[in-house]
Order: sequence, then structure tokens, then C-alpha cells
Amino acid sequence: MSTTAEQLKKAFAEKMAQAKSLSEFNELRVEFLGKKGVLTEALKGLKNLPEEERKETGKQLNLLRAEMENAISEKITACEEAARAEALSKIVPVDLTMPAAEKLGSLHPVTIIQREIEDIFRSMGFIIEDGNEVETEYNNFEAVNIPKHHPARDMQDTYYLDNGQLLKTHTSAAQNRILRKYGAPCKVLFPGRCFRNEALDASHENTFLQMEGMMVGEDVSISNLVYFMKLLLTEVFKREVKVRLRPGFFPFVEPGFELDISCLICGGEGCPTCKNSGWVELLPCGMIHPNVLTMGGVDPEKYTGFAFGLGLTRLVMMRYGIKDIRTLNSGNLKALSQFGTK
Ligand code: FA5
Repeated sequence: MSTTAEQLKKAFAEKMAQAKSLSEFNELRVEFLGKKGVLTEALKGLKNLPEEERKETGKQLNLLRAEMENAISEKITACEEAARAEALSKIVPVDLTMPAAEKLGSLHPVTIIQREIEDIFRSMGFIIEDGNEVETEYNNFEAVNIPKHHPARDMQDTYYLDNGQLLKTHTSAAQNRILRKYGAPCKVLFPGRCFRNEALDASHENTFLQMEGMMVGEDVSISNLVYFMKLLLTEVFKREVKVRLRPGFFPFVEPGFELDISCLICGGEGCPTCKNSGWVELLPCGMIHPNVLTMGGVDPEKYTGFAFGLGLTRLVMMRYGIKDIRTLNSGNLKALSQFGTK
């Protein structure tokens, strides 16, 4: 072997024996094989050697370059594997099939009751539907027999969008779409968030939930309506609750009723929740107006139907004895998490 090749081989072997870390091996690669590395320089100097010596030394230096490259690459790969193994050894293994160790969250009280009522109605053959939160003025008002300039619109002031649509004021806004979708006969329950520009107090929020039910068929009567509403209240309260039915006006039902429940916060004595009346308005209802059926594509000569618009948020207040409706939208976990998970 030529003296140059021999010296380089020896120097490289010594430095390799001392190097330990990834960065040291990378430095060695630069020192010997880099653009200005010692071996590269030796290769460049070949041109100054006599012909017969140049050939042999060139061959030896090229072989040496391959050996160095392999030796450094092997060491670098070993360093990288060791680093990866060390990092992996620090990861705490996670068993995704284990039950959560942390405390689970809880369902919002409105969700708990909403699911309970949906289960009751589903078991009686009702379809559960979803309504939109942003609605057309037509669906929210005209399609439920509240034409423009009708005084009933004043009761449901809401938030209008620039495109003329609005945040729905009641779940009845979905009646037309549902009648058109299912036709007659049909039994549908459709809960939803409603919005009103209201003066807020213990029983009025600007954002609250209603749950609407509709049954349309050939012989549907007020008896069916009363039966379903009684059943709903008995199932939710699991005890006898005092109710009163009084005439109520809604342009989309004829006749229309208001079903009030004796205030369960004060036992009917009078409190801020019931505005000292002893009663809470909970379940307005009635027989669907023929105009609404017609607009929904259902023949009012052949079919009749009932509809109710349960104030779901208020029902939850009565069920759990929550005095102020604002608690339910407060995001106060201390108050809201005590109703249990489900
Ligand atoms: C309506 O919204 C009718 N669409 C209900 C209806 C449906 C009648 C089908 C007949 C047939 P009303 O505006 O009364 O009706 O509201 C219904 C219920 O929603 C009320 O009884 C009350 O429990 C609840 N509610 C109304 N406004 C608010 C509010 N600002 N905050 C909380 N709950 C409210």
C-alpha cells in the first residue's frame, strides 16, 4: 500500500476508535471525505504522481474512501437507532382499551331530559327529527299561518341575518318541512334550540330549547293530544303533577290550548320563577290549523293532526328544581355537573 494511503488509513482508524457520538462521526466524515477532506485532497494530488504510481495509489485511495464511507455510515446508523430506542423507552405505554382514569364529564341536564323524552316517543313510533337553527321567514312565520304584519309576530321578536333569514323563534318553524317530507299519516318529534330577543329573567332566556311533537292521521283528535301530553308529563316527573288546560291563541292551531304546570319550585305559592302566579307555562298545543296542513301539502279534508310545543328548558327547571333559567346556559360546571352522567 502507498505511504499516503497507509497513513490515512491509520489516522482514520485512530479517530474512529475515539469517536462516540453522532456529531463526532459526522465531523469525521467532513474531515476525511468532505470537499476539503484529507482523503479528497489526497485524491486531488494524484495528478502530481508519476504515471505508474498514480494508478496504483488512486485504486488504493478509492478503496479506502469506500471503506471509510461504510464504516462511518454504520456508526451513524447505530447511533440513530440507539437514540430512537432510548426515546421509545421513555414513552409511557397507553392501553386504549382501559377505562378512563380521569373523572368523566357529565351530560347537560337539558340533554338528559331531552334523551328521556325522545326515548318515550320513539317507543310509541314517533320519528325524531332535527330542525334548522337558521330559518327562512317563510318557514318560521308564513308557513305556520303567521303572515307579514300579523300581531303574533310581535310575541316572537328575533335576530335577523343580512340575507333576510332569521334565528328560529320556535320549533314550529320545522312543521312545513316535516309535513312535506313525511306527508300523512305521520308521528314526529323535533327538539331544537330557539332564539328570541327577550327581556331576560328567571324564566326567560334569549336562547332556549323547545320540543315539538306532531301527529297527523285520519282520526286524530283532541283526545289523542291530551293522552300524549299526560303521558309525557307522568313519564318525566314520575309522579302526579297538577296541570291546567286553558284556551290559548296560536295562529297555527285551531283550537289552541295552553297547558300550565303548577310551579314545582314554590309548590304553587308564587315565586320569581313563576312570576308569583303559581303556574308555569310549559306545553302550548292544539289541533293543527287546516291552512298549515294545506301549506304542508296535506289534505285537511281527509286528515287532522295535533301539535304541541313543549318548553324543554322550563321543563328541566321544574324537574330538577332549578330556580333560574340562566343557570342552564351559564357554563357553570359546578352547577351543571350534579345531574349525573348517562
Ligand atoms: C310557541 O313557541 C309555539 N310554537 C308552541 C306551539 C307549538 C303551540 C305547536 C301550539 C302548537 P310559546 O311562544 O308559548 O309557543 O313558547 C312555547 C314554550 O316555550 C313556552 O310555554 C315556554 O315554556 C317556552 N318559552 C318561550 N319563550 C321562552 C323563553 N324566552 N325562555 C325560555 N322558555 C321559553
